[in-house]
Amino acid sequence: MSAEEIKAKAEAKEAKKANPKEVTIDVATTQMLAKAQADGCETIFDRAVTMKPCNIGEQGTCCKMCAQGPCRLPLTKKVTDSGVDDRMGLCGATPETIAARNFARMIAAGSAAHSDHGRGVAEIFLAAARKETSDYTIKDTEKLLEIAPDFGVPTTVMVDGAEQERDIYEIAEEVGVAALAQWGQQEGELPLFKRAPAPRYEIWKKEGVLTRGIDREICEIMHRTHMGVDQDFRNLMKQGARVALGDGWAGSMTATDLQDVLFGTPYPIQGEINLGVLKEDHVNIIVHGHEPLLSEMIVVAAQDPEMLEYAKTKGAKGIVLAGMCCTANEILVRHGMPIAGNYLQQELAIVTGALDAMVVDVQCIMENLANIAKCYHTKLITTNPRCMIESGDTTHIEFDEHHALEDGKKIVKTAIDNFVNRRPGSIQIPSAKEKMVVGFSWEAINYHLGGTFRGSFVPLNDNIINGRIRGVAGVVGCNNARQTHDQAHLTLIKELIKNDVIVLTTGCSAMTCGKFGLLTPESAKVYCGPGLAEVCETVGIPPVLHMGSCVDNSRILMAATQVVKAGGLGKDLSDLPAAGCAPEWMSEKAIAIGQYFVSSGVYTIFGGTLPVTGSPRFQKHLFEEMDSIYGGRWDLVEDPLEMARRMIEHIDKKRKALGLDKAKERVLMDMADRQKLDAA
Ligand code: NFS
Ligand code: SF4
Repeated sequence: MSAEEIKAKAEAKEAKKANPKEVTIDVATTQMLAKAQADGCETIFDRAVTMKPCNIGEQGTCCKMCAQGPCRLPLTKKVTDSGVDDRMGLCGATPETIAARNFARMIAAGSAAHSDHGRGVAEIFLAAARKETSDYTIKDTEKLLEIAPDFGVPTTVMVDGAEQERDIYEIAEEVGVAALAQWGQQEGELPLFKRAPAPRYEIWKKEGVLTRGIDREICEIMHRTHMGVDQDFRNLMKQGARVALGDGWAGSMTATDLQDVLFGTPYPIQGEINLGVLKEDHVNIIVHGHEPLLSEMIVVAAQDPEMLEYAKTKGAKGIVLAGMCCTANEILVRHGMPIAGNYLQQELAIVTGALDAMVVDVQCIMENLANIAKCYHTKLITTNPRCMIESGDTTHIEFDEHHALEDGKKIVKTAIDNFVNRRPGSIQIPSAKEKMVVGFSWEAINYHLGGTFRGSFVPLNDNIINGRIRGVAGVVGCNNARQTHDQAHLTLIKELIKNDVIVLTTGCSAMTCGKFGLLTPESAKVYCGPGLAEVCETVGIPPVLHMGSCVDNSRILMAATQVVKAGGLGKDLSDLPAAGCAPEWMSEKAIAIGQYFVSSGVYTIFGGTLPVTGSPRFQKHLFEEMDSIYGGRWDLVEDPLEMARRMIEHIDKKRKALGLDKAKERVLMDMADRQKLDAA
């Protein structure tokens, strides 16, 4: 190759890299991406430039269900213009069948991920209840007593005609058994559906979508979507709803509930976020993934005086344990441990050159971590038998609940031992980090708003009724390398709070909010409309409430249910002036969440793309017909300001239906007033 050719090739290669300033709005990400490129490390951002998505898959109309395919049915201009849609796969499968099958499988995979996590929690919960492990205990007995009746477990017993409290561990064991039974249950319906407002439950019953058992329904989706089975997209989506509801109101909800009992229900606590939480003179460990079971033990291990001493012998001043993705949210909301960043920052944490160990469990873990780790000194440690990584020099330290703390210590020790292998000259930690207040479980919202003596959602309802708060939005979900990192989350959420819509958030979206300063009570004055600002200031809460990880979207369902129960805002979840959005979604879990929100009566917008656009009739089913079934529907919007506009429009429509469009006077309502509103 001539010198010119080499130069041209190098230039072409350069053009194929991501522009660090354009692909994110987060300065720490920009800095580390530039460093990665300078260090010769390719990241997801670069590959998003060189590899384009398949446009047929993006439309949802590529079928790989059998070896006669893949059958690819793009919706072309020619098809649209002709007005005749006679596309079909070899077997005759229509675009509707193909898109619905793919969509249903995404729901199944997403629900399986959340629910398998929930099952793991239930198993450890049961081991703790049976005192088979000393590392986990029943910590939040109040929550246990609260949830026990929902699982059909009595909390008191009659002895000689007198009612007596039962033993906590006895209750816990029965709750553990009942909780775990939800996975293998074959008939009837799962117990937690009864938590929903009665009219919602009746809709599910009438539609026949009450989940019989978590595993059973997921298995049935795999059967129905096999070649040559269910060929009616409406019927497929009925099963999709049945699976998704089993995620939101069972798999995820059980994970949240039992984690709270084991590790404590979150209450507001301070934390810090962004790559700037790492410290050059400390051993840095990141726990990344989703389950708090192991990370809770690493929290304990990293604080162990023996470990701290050991770190000092290696020349470190201490140990920083930070989180990434939803594991981060889990340990943050309970312990205030710092968060290093959200999904698209995982590679970049290693690029700092100061990360001694990246410990992963399950979900949202990019395989490229292994390649990036090879560029630096970072030890990538897998811990779960479900998630091993073949690439790179990954170490597997399997976590076992029976010696959980021991495993935790082994992992921390591995990180400390690696501290001395840092490569001088390749370390650069961005300074960006923000303070935040997190940990708004629905119980905490209840407590915070209702005052010290008696928790209540009534003050929130009053503020919605009197119009200070226009409505409630749930903004959740991932980052997506096909979109500008964090931009849609931030733009949408700022627009919502500016219009007096209070935001409940989880997952990677919550982290965006943290990084940009929206999770502090002080931010209310700066970003909110006057009504919401006044409420936040009076109560001392941020305008955006961080409710936890993605399985904690079940907390949003429960908060919405509490709002209905507090009265004055209708009788069902679909009556509420509320809407949901996942502006930068990417994972199948997001699709499962989207469907359980929709089936729970929520208008839910997804950003970026949605694999339904290649099948107009299927799309219409999700975007329109579902509204008449569930009082909630899907939507797809690219521009975050347009997302906000549609959510607010929906909120206003619901306010009008409740007769709240006129009731602007700021009066305090009593119970009778609220009942009058309900009757209207
Ligand atoms: Ni939710 Fe969490 Fe983030 Fe998306 Fe992944 S971490 S479970 S899936 S990417 S929000
Ligand atoms: Fe093609 Fe039908 Fe096989 Fe799908 S199931 S790949 S549409 S032949």
